[in-house]
Amino acid sequence: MVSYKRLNPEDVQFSSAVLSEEPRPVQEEVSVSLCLEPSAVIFKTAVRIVTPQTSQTGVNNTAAASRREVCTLIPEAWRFDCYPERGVVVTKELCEARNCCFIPASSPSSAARPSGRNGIPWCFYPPDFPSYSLVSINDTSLGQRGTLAKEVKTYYPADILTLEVEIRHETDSRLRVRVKLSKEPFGLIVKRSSTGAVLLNSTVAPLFYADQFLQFSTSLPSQFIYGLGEHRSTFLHDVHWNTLTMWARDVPPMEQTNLYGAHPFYLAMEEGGNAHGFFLLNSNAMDVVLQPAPALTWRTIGGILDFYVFLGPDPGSVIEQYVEVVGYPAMPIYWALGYHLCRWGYNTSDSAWEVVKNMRNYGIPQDVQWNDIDYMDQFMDFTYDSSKFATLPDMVKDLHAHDQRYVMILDPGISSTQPEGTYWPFDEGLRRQVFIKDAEGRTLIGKVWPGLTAYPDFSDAVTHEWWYDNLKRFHEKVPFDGLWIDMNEPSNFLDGSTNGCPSDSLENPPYTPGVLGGLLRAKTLCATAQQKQSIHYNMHSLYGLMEAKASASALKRIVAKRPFVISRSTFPSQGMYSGHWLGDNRSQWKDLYTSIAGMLTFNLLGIPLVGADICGFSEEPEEELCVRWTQLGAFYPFTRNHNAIDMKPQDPTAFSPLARTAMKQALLLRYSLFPVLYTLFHHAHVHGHTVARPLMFEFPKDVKTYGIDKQFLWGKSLLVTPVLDPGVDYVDGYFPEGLWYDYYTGYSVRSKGEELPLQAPLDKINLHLREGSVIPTQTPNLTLWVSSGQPLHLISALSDDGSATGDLFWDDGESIDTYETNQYTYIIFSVAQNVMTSQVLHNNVEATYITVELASFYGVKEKPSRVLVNSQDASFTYRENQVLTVADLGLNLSQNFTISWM
Ligand code: MIG
Repeated sequence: MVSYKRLNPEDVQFSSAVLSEEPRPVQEEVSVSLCLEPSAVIFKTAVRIVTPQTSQTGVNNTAAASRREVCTLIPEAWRFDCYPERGVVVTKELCEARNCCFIPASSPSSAARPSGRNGIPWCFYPPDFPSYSLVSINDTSLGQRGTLAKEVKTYYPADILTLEVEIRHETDSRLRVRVKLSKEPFGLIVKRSSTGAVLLNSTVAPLFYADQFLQFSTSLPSQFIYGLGEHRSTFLHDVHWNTLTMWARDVPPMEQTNLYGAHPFYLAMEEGGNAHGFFLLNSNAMDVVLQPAPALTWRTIGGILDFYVFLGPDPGSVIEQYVEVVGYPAMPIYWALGYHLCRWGYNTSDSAWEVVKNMRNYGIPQDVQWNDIDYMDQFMDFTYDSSKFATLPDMVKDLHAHDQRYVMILDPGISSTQPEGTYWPFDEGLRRQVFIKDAEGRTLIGKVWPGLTAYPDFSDAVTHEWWYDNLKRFHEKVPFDGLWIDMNEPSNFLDGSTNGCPSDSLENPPYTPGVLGGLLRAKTLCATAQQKQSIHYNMHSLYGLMEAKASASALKRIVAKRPFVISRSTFPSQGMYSGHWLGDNRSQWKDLYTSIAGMLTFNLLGIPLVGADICGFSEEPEEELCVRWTQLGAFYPFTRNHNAIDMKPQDPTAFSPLARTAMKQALLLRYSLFPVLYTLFHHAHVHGHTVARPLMFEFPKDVKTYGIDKQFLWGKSLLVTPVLDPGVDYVDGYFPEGLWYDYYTGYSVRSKGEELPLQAPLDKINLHLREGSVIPTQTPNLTLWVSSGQPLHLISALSDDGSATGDLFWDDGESIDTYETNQYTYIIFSVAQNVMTSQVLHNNVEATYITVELASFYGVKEKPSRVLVNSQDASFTYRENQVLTVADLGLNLSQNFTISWM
């Protein structure tokens, strides 16, 4: 085995290879170099280690013998796959026909894969494989523009020989690169000037730019890579020959397969705690290949190469910069953050209503009741079953009378087989031509729950208007408050259509990424289907985004409040229009655990309103699992219990008094933390912050946090440590260095950056407050609406030097654009030198009806002799665990105040 060292910056800087005199540092944070000889880098680096002299011989010697020698010099981790096609046993002949290196993998563990997805490629690019050279380059106002050319065609059809690359330093922290036809980026190196870290180096493998095959590889500065949704995996991706395919697909989440959404964005850590991000703006089916070099390959079958590099330098800033490009997440309506109950198979509206009433009787918080497809008449959108769901309008009325809300499901498939004149959505849709057409221009017919269906084309504005009209008409019968949009990959029980699909290069591309089912049309529409903006081949993974956009804007017009939409399929920008649930999980402990990675990843992707089906969708949870899940679920930004048809009920009222009480307690805890959560969403909406946050975001210099996906934070200060295993009454949690306080008692623990065992009886979820934070909590009630007038309790967790800060965003909870139109209150809390100050920075809503009743201070080292509230003496209690409490404050939230002690 060739021993190999990581690429180091010296290896990749070729002054002779850079066309402009110097790599031009247009701004300080990065230097970008375009190289003349793309393949030189891997050749040089690979060869130099073993026989330094050979690097001088150049790349022109293509004699078979020296080719073979050169091939063996490429370390396994740096072999980039020349034969990614699945289902082909790659032979020497096939491989050499592509002018690639053929070496069956050496180690037995990696020999499992003769070709395809996982393992060391046997057939890989040699250093002199034809790629593009930079033939000219010019400065532009924002960067550079150059022309790339290639002399030899590769084996992919429609290989494009001349490209244009444009590099734009769009902001101080954002670099954009577009490679377009006929003029522009190929050998591209991006280096962080301050540390020398190589963020991007596309010279490690050839660039491909053919009509249906675009491929771009880069080295990575570390193996710590995140994002790349939607996949079921650990939060930190495995870089050991791991192919992640993107193409929206209806399938219960499992590892190694494309799922409901597509998000070609990653966040990568560098040495020393810096981070950067990369976003490929491309909606086509693609593979993203991770390999241990570490390196990454984008392999897409359409569009152009248009990508952004976000320079951070810390992980949180990378996400802010990403969200600035794709769009800030919407500010949710307050009740979006309440507890949602749902199931498939209530069977009647009365039985759903019964659960709502039981919840009230037990005093368990619930803001929203949902219905699945069983409310519909024969599963048809915009109808309800007038016998089994006869009381649906009454139930909705009753919900509203209790300040509760109603959400129902909609699927995109519109029944196409009703007698003319009996089903307005289809008749009118045909009339307005809103449906997706097949290659021959006829309405494409697939099959979903209502039987044969047509699919609205949400890329057409006409369809948005038609969707609105349908919603408006239905709202007059059933005044729903929000929408659940399912099956929008879009899902089809057939492959393609009732007529199959034509056979051409769109349906059978020269290369098909590793999509489940092996065909683009598997359980969806034909790739050749026609939409207003383009063919389905290009539009497929955008379906959920466009339906969410139509749904959110229609709802906004109908209810004149912030729209609440939850979508199964998602794409970058989705957070502007909807939240997301993680799909058809199982009632298994493993699914409880993987939900954390899913939640954190979607927070990285700018869709913070996310959660998994609490207690699991398919199968039936043991009581203990459902209790633990409700505790973790109380900390999903979006918290909904949902269950599959024919499964036993799993709402809190279905369990023993012990379990029910534990669940109620977890939900009351969530409701008491509403002011914290709402404020975090405000920061997501305005600044692109994450809500549920990985520990590494707050402690990027602590490498031990990089792989943590059993714990997470809310914002910067609340550490959640759920139990994820059966039969235990303790849990180990990692505590980054510093002082942490038990949320419930105020006892402190000082960590050196270590794992600590925590008591975790069945009715407890561990929650810790980070030193230096103030959080506003609230006396909980059965809905968030009623509780929005509930008194506040401020908890300050003091750092060693006795300081802490926190904030609160407050508005009416439901009006559109309150921040943008200045209809909100914003308050900063700070503690220093024994004085807490509440400072009202904005005061544009009437928040006087809320009072601060209680203030607790964790970590007050000595018992005070006096406490003053706005300079008046006040009574207080002090406990030996250093907790100072001042009660019965009656302070008006909209006025500044101070609490001090001496
Ligand atoms: O083909 O509407 O993910 O939450 O209960 C299944 C029935 C369709 C899939 C969703 C699930 C929902 C179910 N739906």
